[in-house]
Order: sequence, then structure tokens, then C-alpha cells
Amino acid sequence: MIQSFIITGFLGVGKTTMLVNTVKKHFSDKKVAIVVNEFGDIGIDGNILSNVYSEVLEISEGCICCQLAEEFESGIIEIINKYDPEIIFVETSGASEPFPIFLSLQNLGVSVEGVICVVDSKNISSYKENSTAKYQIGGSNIIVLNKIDLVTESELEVVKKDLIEIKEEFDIKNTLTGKKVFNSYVIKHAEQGILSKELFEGIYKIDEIVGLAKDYKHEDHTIKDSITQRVVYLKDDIEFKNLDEVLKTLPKNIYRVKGVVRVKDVPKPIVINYSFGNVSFEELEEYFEPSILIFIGESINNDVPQLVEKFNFLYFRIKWTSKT
Ligand SMILES: Nc1nc2c(ncn2[C@@H]2O[C@H](COP(=O)(O)OP(=O)(O)O)[C@@H](O)[C@H]2O)c(=O)[nH]1
Ligand SMILES: [Mg+2]
Repeated sequence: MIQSFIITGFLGVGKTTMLVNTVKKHFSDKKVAIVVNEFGDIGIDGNILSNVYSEVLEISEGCICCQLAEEFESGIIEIINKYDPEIIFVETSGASEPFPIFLSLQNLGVSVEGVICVVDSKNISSYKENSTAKYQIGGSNIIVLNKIDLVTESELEVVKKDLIEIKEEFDIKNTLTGKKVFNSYVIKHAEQGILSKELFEGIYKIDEIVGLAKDYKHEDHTIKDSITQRVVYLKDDIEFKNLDEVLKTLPKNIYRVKGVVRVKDVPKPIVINYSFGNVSFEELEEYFEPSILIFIGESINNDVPQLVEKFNFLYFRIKWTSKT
């Protein structure tokens, strides 16, 4: 049976970074397939991951737990038929709940060995009231504290307490038996951005979930939480300081920005990865599309046009579709 792990966690907590590092460290001798569902219009994570692995399936625009369940399932079937992986890692979008994905994988005969929820120890207090974030914690059996370099020991203890409370309240149960789906769960630290090998050894058993699929009611939470994205294009010859200025003046409700931008005096396009006020940059080998920024956040429909108005090097592009 093919094994799988689901990596969940809110927008920008560090899922992709952790997945890349962990797979490199512990699974280089296995046939690994990676599925990313990016809540962003273009495949930025897909691009980064493809530089590391050849078998990356990317499902974008929307969320695999709601609108894209069918696309997700047919994608999994395709990747199994084409590549015959031993192990599949599914990174859900930060706005997805893991449980419907769990059910999809089980329905396809793929064994889910663990649902890993990555937590941003530094920023959890700014997203823990989000209902999707709560269901991500409740729907996991392995909770991993990430970005621990940004917090003190005592702050970490507070985060753990919060997590236990949320987990107790939102732990998923079998609707027929009332029993918890996960027999137990663990809270672990990431070790320099990497998950320890033992987390993947199937020691944290997941209960039998037969009968649950048809009863599970899943609200379309991306609408409920009003997490949306807006895509903005850039003139190619942007100065680095312009980019910096945009990122420094973002309103609080825009908590995630991703993009690929060509900057003057930098030979390669750079990937921008912004979450909760922190930003990282990485050079990309190959990218042939226009420079782009994706803003993700809550109720951002007025904020992004305001940014476009303020910075004259940003513009919205009218979408066109080819007839061929
Ligand atoms: N300081 C710090 N930053 C991190 C860590 N892990 C990830 N990040 C940064 O957090 C941002 C979001 O990471 P990413 O993996 O794209 O998050 P995802 O949206 O959950 O997949 C990036 O700028 C990363 O460089 C960490 O352990 N410590
Ligand atoms: Mg990601």
C-alpha cells in the first residue's frame, strides 16, 4: 500500500520549507511524490519544489478540500499510474482543512500515516482565532512547532498550552461512534526546520474511519473565513527598494505575499515569500512568466486596489483565455 502524509498548517507557517528539508534529509532513497495545493494563482511553490524533485503535482487556484476535490483525486490517480511512488506527501493550502483530504486519500486506497500540522510559534496568536486554523490543529495527529528560532522557551510554553486547548476542543471524532479519530497526538519541535524521522514511522496510530466519509459535513470555509487572493503584475525593471516599500506598507489583513519578480541589477528572478511581517528572498533558475505578486489575506478586496493606485509600477492585468 502506498503511504502518505498530509502537511497542513495556516498560511505562511513554513510547510513548504519544512517539506523540502525533511524529504531531502530522510527520504532521498525513496520514490517520493509531492502534491502541493497552492492558494495562489501561479505555481511558486511548484517551481521551488520542481527544482528539487521531478514528481511534483501542483493544484492551484482554489482549495483541494472544497472546490477541487475531484481534481485532487484525479491528480493522485495520475501520479500513482505514471510514477508508482512509495510515498506521497500532500501539502495542503494554508486555507484548507486536512480532513477532507485525508478521506479522499483513504478512498483512493492510499494509507494516511500521519497528518502533520505545522505551527508558526512566533505568529500563532495572530491567526489562532481563524476557524480553518483551529480545524487544522484539530484534524492532525502530529503538531510541529516551527520558527522556534524566533521565540523564547517561555513563549514556546505558552504556545503549547494554547495548542492543547485548541486540540481538545477541535479534535475530530467519528460521527458514528463518537470516538476520536486519532488515538493520540504529539506536539514536537522542528529541529532546524526538519522533522525528525520517528514522526514518519507510523507510531502514532490513526483510528479506523470507515463510515465517516458520507457523514462528514464540510462547509466551504474559504468563503466563510473570507480568505482571498488578488494577483498583481509588475513592470519588469523594478528597483529593489520599491519592492521593499510595498512589503513594508502592507495592511495587517494581508498576511501572505508570494511572488516572482525581476529586479534591476539582480541577474535571476527572485521568489518573494512574505508572511506575518517577515520576508525571505530566493533566486529562481528558470521563470518565463511576467513578474507577479499574489496578496493573500482576509477581506482584501479594497486593499489591493489601493496598493496598485499608490505604487505606479503595479498593475492588474485583464485575464484572457486562449481559444486553442
Ligand atoms: N525564521 C524562520 N522562518 C521560517 C522558518 N520556516 C520557514 N520560514 C519562513 O517562513 C516563510 C513561509 O515559508 P513557507 O515554507 O513558504 O510557508 P508555507 O506557506 O506554510 O508553505 C518563508 O519566508 C520562510 O523562509 C523557520 O523555521 N524560521
Ligand atoms: Mg507552501
